[in-house]
Amino acid sequence: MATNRTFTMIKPDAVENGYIGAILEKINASGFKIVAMKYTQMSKRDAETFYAIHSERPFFGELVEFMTRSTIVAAILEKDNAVEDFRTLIGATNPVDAAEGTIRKLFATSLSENAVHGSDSDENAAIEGAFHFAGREIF
Ligand code: IDP
Ligand code: MG
Repeated sequence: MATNRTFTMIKPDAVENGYIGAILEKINASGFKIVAMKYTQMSKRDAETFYAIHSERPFFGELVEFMTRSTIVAAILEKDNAVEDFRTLIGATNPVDAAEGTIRKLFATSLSENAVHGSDSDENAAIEGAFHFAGREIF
């Protein structure tokens, strides 16, 4: 079932580089409504669970290390066609390949430290949102 929500994180590199405000501005300007948001830090266990689908990939250890090294902003966003439109807004995984004007093109550091997360399906958006937020934190 298609939903109109997606899940995002502003990753440690973007927080460290001072891009929280600029990224939220892009998100707002692109028509997404914030229905849940928190400033937090993932534990190693959190990151291993969140990224379990990548556990066999060679970069898994690096990914967990990166995502836990400092704080993130986690949010649930609402818009028609949210998952697909947000993936378009953030651009390709590797900022070198990301289209001009996308969040990753503008703010990412590298393939591994690529500024933002965006859910890849409605099903994963629901799972990832529920991982970070209790029902009473979602509006
Ligand atoms: P996505 O974030 O664009 O959906 P995924 O393939 O789901 O990309 O990978 C999850 C995250 O893992 C990426 O956003 C990036 O931070 C990291 N990552 C992906 N591929 C590599 C790699 O080849 N080397 C290091 N890190 C990677
Ligand atoms: Mg992904």
